[in-house]
Amino acid sequence: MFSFETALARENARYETIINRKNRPSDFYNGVYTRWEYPVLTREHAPVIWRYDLNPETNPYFMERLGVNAVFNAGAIKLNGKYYLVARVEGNDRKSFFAVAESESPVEGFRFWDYPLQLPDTCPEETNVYDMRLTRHEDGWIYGVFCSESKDPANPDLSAAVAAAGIVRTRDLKTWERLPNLVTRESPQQRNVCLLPEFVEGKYAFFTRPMDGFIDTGSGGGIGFGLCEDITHPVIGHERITSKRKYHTITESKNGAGAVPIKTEAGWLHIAHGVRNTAAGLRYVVYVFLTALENPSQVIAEPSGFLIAPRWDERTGDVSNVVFTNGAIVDDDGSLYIYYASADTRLHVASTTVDRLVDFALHTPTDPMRSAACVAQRCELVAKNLAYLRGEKL
Ligand code: M1P
Repeated sequence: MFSFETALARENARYETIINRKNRPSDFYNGVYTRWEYPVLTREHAPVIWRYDLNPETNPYFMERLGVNAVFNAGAIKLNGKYYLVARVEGNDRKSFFAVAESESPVEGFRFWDYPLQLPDTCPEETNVYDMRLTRHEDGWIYGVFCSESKDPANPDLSAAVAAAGIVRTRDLKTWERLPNLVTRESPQQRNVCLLPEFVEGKYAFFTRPMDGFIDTGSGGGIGFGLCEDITHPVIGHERITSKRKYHTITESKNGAGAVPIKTEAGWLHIAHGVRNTAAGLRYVVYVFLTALENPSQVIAEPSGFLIAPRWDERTGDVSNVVFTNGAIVDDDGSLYIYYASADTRLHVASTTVDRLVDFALHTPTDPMRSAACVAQRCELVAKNLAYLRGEKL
């Protein structure tokens, strides 16, 4: 016989089991990073109080009243010794919102705060918000830059939408101030915008993603870069392209900034995403490049191929064949945690160090862009290895 109390106790126990589950490195190896076995956030991490009405009088069947479909694409930051993820939580109704999950550990134990974030609702046409990048800026604020999506009023197509970059700021992740959306004079739409932690030429420096349409970047040539004088009235005039989209590479269809760039001695380290088209639809991977410290828009190292591609059960979910990142944390000892989502469904962590990823960026050969050149590049490696194994001097 159905018992409200039993069902509630079972859900509470299931929730505590998932939150308290110990994570461990998986047996994946490539020398660049460690993939951790269990996702750090999933729909099962959504608290019971977000989903159920706990009053038996108003919910006698103990039904989920407001289901959560997916938890993914999180901004990340370490504050006062704790690890925080500002995740994209998508309800069964397809609308996303942001919620803060906190842990003492970078790889497990993330627990959402009781309430999701209620950002100031200053934009009445905004239908959906997602993918916040968190920047601890040298001006003292923590900025959240996210996608603010609205129905395109000029296009009768029901799916026609407009993407813009919304901006909020906080000092404690609790109280948030909303600033006007970013205006980019040269680009009708924007997604995957993120703010550099430092001023460039005394201005706020944004990595942008110029787009003609909501899905297709059209004439947008890659990840852009632009400066803005006043973040409280944010306008970018000219955007110059940094990491370009290229034919027959992982960025052919589009690319976009990922985690907020990390300052290293070798340059700004970018962990971004690239998209190619296939017969099975778009395939999203995570890739790396470096830009110059003195000119963050200038690419100085571009290792070929991807850093992370969807593997095993990461490949399936609501939007299959996708890995995507918008958050990473550098720890005091140089450890680097990359939070990446798979299939727009769940959030994973990969760990490495800043030194290791810089080595990957600087010493992985660049893409020679043609099969003949790629096989020559590989044969050169084989020849060097065989000579080394024979003990020959190089
Ligand atoms: O569905 C995959 C990703 O699609 C978008 O990224 P992009 O703008 O590069 O196509 C984003 O909406 C992202 O949230 C999503 O994970």
